[in-house]
Amino acid sequence: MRALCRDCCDWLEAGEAACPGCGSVRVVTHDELEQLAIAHIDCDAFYASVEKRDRPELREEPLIVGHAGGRGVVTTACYIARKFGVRSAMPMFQALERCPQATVIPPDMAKYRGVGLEVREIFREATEVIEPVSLDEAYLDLSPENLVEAMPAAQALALISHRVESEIGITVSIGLAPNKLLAKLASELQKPRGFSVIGRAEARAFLAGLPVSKINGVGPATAERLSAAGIETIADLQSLSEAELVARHGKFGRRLGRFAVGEDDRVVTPDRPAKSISAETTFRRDTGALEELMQTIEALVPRVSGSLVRKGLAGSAVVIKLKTSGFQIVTRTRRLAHPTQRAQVLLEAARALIEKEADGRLFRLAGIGVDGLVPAAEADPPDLFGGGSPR
Ligand code: TTP
Ligand code: MG
Repeated sequence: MRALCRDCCDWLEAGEAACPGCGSVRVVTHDELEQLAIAHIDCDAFYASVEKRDRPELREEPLIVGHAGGRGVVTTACYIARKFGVRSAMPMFQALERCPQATVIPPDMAKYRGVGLEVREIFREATEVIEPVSLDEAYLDLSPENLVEAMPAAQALALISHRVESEIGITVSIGLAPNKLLAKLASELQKPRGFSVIGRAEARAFLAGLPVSKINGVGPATAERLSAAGIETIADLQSLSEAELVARHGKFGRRLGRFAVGEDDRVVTPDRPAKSISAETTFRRDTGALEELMQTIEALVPRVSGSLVRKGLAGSAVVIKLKTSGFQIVTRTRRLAHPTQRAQVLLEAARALIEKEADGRLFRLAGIGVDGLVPAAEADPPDLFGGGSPR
């Protein structure tokens, strides 16, 4: 079994206390670490973190975002202010009684929206299957067929967290699990800067200790109704049969019963249709050799064409992506005569593009993708297969 270093984002032997590569002790270990693919990511003290990023002198100070004065309330408090008992939605006067030394900054929604979208763009470099819940929170489906770069989901998540910190300057907490329900609960376990895993094996026992209000969709009204029936914890729910739950709460009862044991078949529903499908690989050693670049592209092409077939789409243009050893990104596009799903067509277009770029520069990453997605019915006219009438 392997463990994952959250700082260098590489794998190590499970059982080592620190990463032999970088010395970090931020190591994630879990029996199911390499099998799980559904993630929930939530930014830590989002508005406050953005303000601290822009005012580094406040980094180690308590900070409250919200309107000061009379009837203002706390929108969000940084983790230092939270130590003093400051909470979201608390009246500002009360917050300042608890933490008089806090700096108060009024919210700048346009700025937070911009940062939230930048964070999402970093998610998009890993997968197109992103379901935003709010500005600072999203579910990701990192199953192998959705990943731009082939690697276990856990590693893709470590890289995302790393990039958000280094490129945007705020931190996130990550939950990795078999489904949305558990992923959301996992992301709350270790805030801030957390990375928590809930596997199938421990789901039931983990849930048993929680109040019913921790279940997605159980709001205060439902919690009260359950409480009136003597159901306070998820363990109470687990002790009821499906028939009993349905009798008491109808269809919602059935869902509650499933959730209570950690089963959740809700899919991660992307916020927008994919605009492109791509696959890429980072080399172990930088290379400039045409044949080495083409071997890599050749290995990636079946992933792109397979993904097109599974999704019932075809690409109108081929895009290659190269990253130089100096981290400069080069993308080149070639339009196709007809939209295609076919690996051979993709490969030929990619070769023409790569040949022009293989001019001695060294590259650390190569990728191929398709753009201009159309329904598969518009792909590869029948005459290509030797028959049918041309359109
Ligand atoms: P949350 O993710 O709930 O909170 P957070 O990011 O501030 O802190 P945490 O580390 O616990 O995730 O909400 C995201 C942003 O939404 C938050 O920064 C401010 C805003 N928000 C409100 O405007 N009102 C509220 O009551 C809450 C809870 C959040
Ligand atoms: Mg948050």
